[in-house]
Amino acid sequence: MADEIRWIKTHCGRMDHGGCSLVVGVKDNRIIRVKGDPDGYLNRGYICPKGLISPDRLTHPGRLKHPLKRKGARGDGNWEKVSWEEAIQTVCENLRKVRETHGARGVAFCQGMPKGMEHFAMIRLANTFGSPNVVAVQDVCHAPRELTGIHTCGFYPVADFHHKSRLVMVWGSNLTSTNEEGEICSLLLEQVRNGTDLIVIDPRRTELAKKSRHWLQIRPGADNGLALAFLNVIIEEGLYEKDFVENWTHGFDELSDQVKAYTPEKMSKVTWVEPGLIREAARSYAQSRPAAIQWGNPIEQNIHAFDTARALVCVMAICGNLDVQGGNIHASEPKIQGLGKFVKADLIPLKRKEMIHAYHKTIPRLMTVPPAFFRKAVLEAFPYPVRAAYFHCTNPLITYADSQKTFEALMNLDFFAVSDIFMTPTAALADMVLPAATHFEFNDIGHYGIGHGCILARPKVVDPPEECWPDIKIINELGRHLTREEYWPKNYETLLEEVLEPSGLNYTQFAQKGYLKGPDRFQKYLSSGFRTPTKKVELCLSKADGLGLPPLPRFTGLPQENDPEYPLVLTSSKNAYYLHSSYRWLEGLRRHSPDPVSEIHPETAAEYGIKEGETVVIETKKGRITQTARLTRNVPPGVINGSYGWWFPEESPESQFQWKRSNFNILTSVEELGKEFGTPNLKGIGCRVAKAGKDRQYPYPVQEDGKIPQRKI
Ligand SMILES: Nc1nc2c(c(=O)[nH]1)N[C@H]1C(S)=C(S)[C@@H](COP(=O)(O)OP(=O)(O)OC[C@H]3O[C@@H](n4cnc5c(=O)[nH]c(N)nc54)[C@H](O)[C@@H]3O)O[C@H]1N2
Ligand SMILES: Nc1nc2c(c(=O)[nH]1)N[C@H]1C(S)=C(S)[C@@H](COP(=O)(O)OP(=O)(O)OC[C@H]3O[C@@H](n4cnc5c(=O)[nH]c(N)nc54)[C@H](O)[C@@H]3O)O[C@H]1N2
Ligand code: SF4
Ligand SMILES: [Mo]
Repeated sequence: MADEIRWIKTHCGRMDHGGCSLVVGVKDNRIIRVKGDPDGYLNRGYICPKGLISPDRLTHPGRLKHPLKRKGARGDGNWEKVSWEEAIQTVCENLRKVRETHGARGVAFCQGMPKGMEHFAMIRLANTFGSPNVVAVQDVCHAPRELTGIHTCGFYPVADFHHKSRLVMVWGSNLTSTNEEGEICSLLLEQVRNGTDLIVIDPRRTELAKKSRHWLQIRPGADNGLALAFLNVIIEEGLYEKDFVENWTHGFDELSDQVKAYTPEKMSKVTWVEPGLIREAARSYAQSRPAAIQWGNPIEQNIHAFDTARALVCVMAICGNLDVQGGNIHASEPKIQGLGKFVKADLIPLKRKEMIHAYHKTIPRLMTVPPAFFRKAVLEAFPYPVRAAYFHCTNPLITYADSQKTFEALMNLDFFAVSDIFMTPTAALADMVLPAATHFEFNDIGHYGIGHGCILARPKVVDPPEECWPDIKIINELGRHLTREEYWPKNYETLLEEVLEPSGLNYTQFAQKGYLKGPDRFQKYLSSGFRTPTKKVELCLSKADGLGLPPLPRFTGLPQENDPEYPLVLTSSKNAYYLHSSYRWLEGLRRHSPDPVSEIHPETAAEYGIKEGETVVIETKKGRITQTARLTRNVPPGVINGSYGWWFPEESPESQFQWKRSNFNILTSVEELGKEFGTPNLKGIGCRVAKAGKDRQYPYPVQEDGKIPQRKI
């Protein structure tokens, strides 16, 4: 007899960081409807187009459903279906072989955007295996914000949307499309409807820019200069919170001296923002307390990430907006297992010295290897050889800067395995491809370990198809084979119970509650000071020399100086319908965004003879790709806003789905990196653009490299 519809509450996951509570209708082990949950802690009923379509991932005919082992040359597209037993054995044999010849550090464990508990299970696997090398994309995603916060004020300051702010400064964050980690746009929009003012710093006229009191249309890559100009105005005009500065900051005089040079007039030349507007915006922020800064990726996607994030934490601090209700807060965690214990950090005491990036003298406390340094270890054996890798939840051929280098590194490895839900350009090159179960198909916990003070229940609503396994189960199996069995439970779900144990709840009880949050506690510094060496916010870092960091935020030029050969400025923003490189294979999303589009101002387009909808070639010093021109006044003249994350699932796996044609990271380089986080320039890059025509061969020969005979999977 067919089932009735059952309505189950869970949280969205793996379509972004995943914060929305959902009500899911299930019938016959199939999801028939998804709705936003009006009681959702972060979303209050909101759901985005990705969330609505998310069940289509599960039933897509192209989904990986069996472990596949490579036959023939790497990338041939020639696979053999194997059992899970053989798959696990093959992965283990190859990782062991490298461990025997190069030591455990010769194996890297790689993840992209953390999607759920699998990220922490992977760190535990690396630690128990003995490798200090977990590679992640944190160089361009959150580490600059988090660690700069930790070094400056002892915590990662996140915008508090749960309490009223008089003003929110949205700095390089496109929240209505991206719904950042821990911050769903519905809470902010509700505040705006209730009178909260907005300042938006974005080269594009975003939805939030349209609602803002001040929109600063910044030159891409110039955030550092603008943040310092804000400090200049706030200090010169005496708009800072004097009591807080006097009692709770260290190095205010040094900071004041440092920012004297960064007048709005001077910084206007690099930021393209009128001095008067910089002044007005800085005054509005400083005079509207409490105010929160919602900061986004552009702050940390160029070589000056550290200085930019430093300047912004100083702005928050001197205006008295740190750790206050409606400001940028240190969220208290609920009573759950601490991260260090869960990942068994104590098993690898030498990690801080031995991880690849320690040899590049990155910022202390950066615990994941920046992709640029991982590839150097593979290709140049510096600081030591890395010969095997295990990847899950990531598509580095598209998402790491300098895709050509990623291709070379992947081809150079002795062995690599990829777990994914769909064949991707990266998986197409692997030695072993593992079929992952995904969101809705297993019990998971969201928002663990990301500093927003809550965890979200993501109970399973349907069974996974055929042979798909949750990553956390795959990792658990690998752990049981490769490391001591006592580190891994018999049933992987026990790992979830471990996280919850201190709360006194089991997973079923947690799922019934929906989420756990820490208590709302503000101004904790009043009793115990800030967690820095001086117990104050370190506007000037007291231990800068020992940390190998500049003591004060500086402006040392644009990430790339103007180059007449590449006169336009290239940036990108995330697509509301996709997650990075994911889900272009879902009809329901692709319909809304069928092609990679580059936004160009009509005047710039006219200068280059480009018309709406034409194929254009975008070229940087590093490479060239083609995208489709969209003419819009939402970007300033001289700027190209390219699409990022593109490959073509409709093309053959043997061409790795034409990963070179429109992939933004063909244009980015890792030759120059920010010292602290190993961050490359992803935004604010010199480029030129031309119509793709007969004189400029299309498609470009660059696509022909590595062409491999066609074969169906
Ligand atoms: N040029 C440029 N580069 C960037 C950025 C940028 O703005 N510009 N942004 C950077 C940022 S912020 C980040 S976080 C990274 C993201 O980099 P990645 O994390 O590598 O990007 P995704 O597309 O999210 O890769 C996810 C892969 O996981 C698969 N997947 C989905 N669900 C599951 C699952 O449950 N299990 C498994 N095993 N796989 C699954 C998807 O099919 C997809 O292939 O990219 C960075 N790179
Ligand atoms: N739909 C969707 N949602 C996502 C993701 C996704 O891929 N798609 N990715 C998830 C991940 S991992 C992350 S880290 C977050 C990131 O989310 P965001 O931080 O919002 O990331 P972006 O879209 O890269 O950039 C945000 C805004 O910065 C603007 N911008 C571009 N260059 C510059 C610049 O140089 N300076 C300034 N000030 N602004 C600039 C862009 O126009 C854009 O509006 O989103 C998450 N959510
Ligand atoms: S905003 Fe994110 S969490 Fe919410 S429905 Fe969309 S993809 Fe899911
Ligand atoms: Mo990210």
